[in-house]
Amino acid sequence: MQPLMITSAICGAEVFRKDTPYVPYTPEELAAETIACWQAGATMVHLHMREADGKPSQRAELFAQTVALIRQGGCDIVVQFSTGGAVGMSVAERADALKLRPDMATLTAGSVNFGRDVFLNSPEMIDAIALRLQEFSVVPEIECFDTGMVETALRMGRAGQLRLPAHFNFVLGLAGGIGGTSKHLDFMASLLPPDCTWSVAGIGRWQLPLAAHAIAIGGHVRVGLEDNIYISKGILAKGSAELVQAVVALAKQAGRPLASIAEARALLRLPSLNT
Ligand code: KMH
Ligand code: ZN
Repeated sequence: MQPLMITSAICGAEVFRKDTPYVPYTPEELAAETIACWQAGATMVHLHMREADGKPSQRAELFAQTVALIRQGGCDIVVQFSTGGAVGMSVAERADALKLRPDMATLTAGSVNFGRDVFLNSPEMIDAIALRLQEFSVVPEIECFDTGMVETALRMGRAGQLRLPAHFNFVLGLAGGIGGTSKHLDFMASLLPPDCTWSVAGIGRWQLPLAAHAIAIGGHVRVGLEDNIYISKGILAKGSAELVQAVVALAKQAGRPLASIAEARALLRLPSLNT
């Protein structure tokens, strides 16, 4: 089995201080939380930005400041930018920061009802973000909120719009997307060609049970406040690092070794880091 890669999704676009006081907003807070997650065992950080008042943002200046602070902290974690941003943002806004050439960035392979909103990713929007990823040689992580999105990505691979094998992230348990049981995860994983890698991001109460299942069947794991703010029923996690620590404990229990950053970069088909 591959060593375990853990992604920390530290703020997202939908969690605010009214929900948890532990969500980071500023580049300084985002970098500090990233470093804490890395110290806890995370190999990748999934980044969204916020304006100082917490408003979701995709501003390239904020991404650049955050990455600079992460690297200044001696942290070599794999940096992944969101191109999903927040519901309602344009493609131009969502994909602008790709010009900074992060290690990776997300590509959502379809539209999904997102709670009471719609996270719109029309074929034209997906194609445009895929093109921009190629333009800046940014390796995608393909986000799938339902099974049809896997099919779309595989079709794009056959058409040469995406390089396969690739790394996928299955988001399970969102109201509007695929359910959050281990059965749902088994089915999603069964759709991938064997040389692709995948992680699971369980939403809310699904997060840690799905992490345990992914660890058992050879997948990888994403945790963090973007997807779930609780460490146990009714108890807020004091940051995403606490959720990373919980996954590390699950991996230890299961006898699954953690990936080093070099191992993660090799599994994700990334060049070695030049800092
Ligand atoms: N905030 C969601 C609407 C991504 O980061 O690529 C989209 C999202 C996916 O979080
Ligand atoms: Zn995200």
